[in-house]
Amino acid sequence: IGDSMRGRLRSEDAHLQLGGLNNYLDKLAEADRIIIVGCGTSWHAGLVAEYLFEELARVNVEVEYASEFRYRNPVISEKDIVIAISQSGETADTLAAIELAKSKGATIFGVCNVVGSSIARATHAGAYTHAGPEIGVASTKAFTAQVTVLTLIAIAMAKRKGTITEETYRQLLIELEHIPEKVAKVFENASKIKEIAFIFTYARNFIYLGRGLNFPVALEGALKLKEISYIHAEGYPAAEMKHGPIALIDEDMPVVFLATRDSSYEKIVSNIQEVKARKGRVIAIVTEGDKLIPGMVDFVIEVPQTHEMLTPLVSVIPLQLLSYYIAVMRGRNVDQPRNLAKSVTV
Ligand code: F1P
Repeated sequence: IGDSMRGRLRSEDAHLQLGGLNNYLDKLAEADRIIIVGCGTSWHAGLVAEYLFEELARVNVEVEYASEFRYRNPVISEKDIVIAISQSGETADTLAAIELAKSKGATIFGVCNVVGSSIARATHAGAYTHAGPEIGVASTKAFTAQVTVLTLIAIAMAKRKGTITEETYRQLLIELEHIPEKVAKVFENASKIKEIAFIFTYARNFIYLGRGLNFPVALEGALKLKEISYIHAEGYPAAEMKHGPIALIDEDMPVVFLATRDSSYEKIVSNIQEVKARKGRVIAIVTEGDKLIPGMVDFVIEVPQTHEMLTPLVSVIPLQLLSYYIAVMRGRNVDQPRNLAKSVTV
């Protein structure tokens, strides 16, 4: 989260800090349905937004891979609002999805990083993430910046709709201000994450599991590992494990659990037990001070406690670091992974 984002969060009036979207907050709050489109990491940020928009603003949300949406014949009309998310603002699939939705009369909002990019220009209005240039191909700070902007949109909508109390509104904004220092605290655990990376440098597969807001984080953790280390990794909702992936668990399978203290905690604990019973090697991302999970798993990485709705902003950081260290130890070029382009323009 860059300085400009920090400045943005300093204001109590989150709804005044959303750039071009400020003029459209009524329209957003009145929407019956919001369709979110994006690719890769941006799609994962969209999935986080689905939880936030539904939970806080009680609006119907659909999240679509732009790369599929553009080739379907989706039912969409002038009543719909589409939010397109893109770091580069140049992703061809996302641009095509926007054009399709526009041709059916929908209103298109953008959450982009690159000012004046093609996607920013194709939308009716939007909010920039201002995360600064992503030097590497794989999105990292772009993800946290996208989630931050989407959180502000959720809070602004919820305030207008009266779906959150004044107290929750204030709590969320105050806690958002503390996120940068909490992210910095995760970096204090970097040497521990590096040790874990060393142990798993030559793993052939990884599974990432999370529930609720930590489910998209599990997907993002798996994507980061794939992109920069070329290790096969899959993210799943932890509750989905019993419907198939559990067959993969044995003593050679590292399983990363997003197990922060939130409303899913008890259920995640029983998912961990299921994996340990099958001898899986568990790395758990836990909230600082957790007394139970460290006694059950092979490795723990602590993250600071935050408001449940803001969890992804903190819990994704150790996963990005784990991927980074594993990739470096495998001798990969983390800034320019093979086969990947910063902007996928075809
Ligand atoms: C989407 C994306 C990135 C990924 C890689 C390829 O880009 O899938 O998430 O890390 O760079 O492109 P964007 O639309 O967010 O720029």
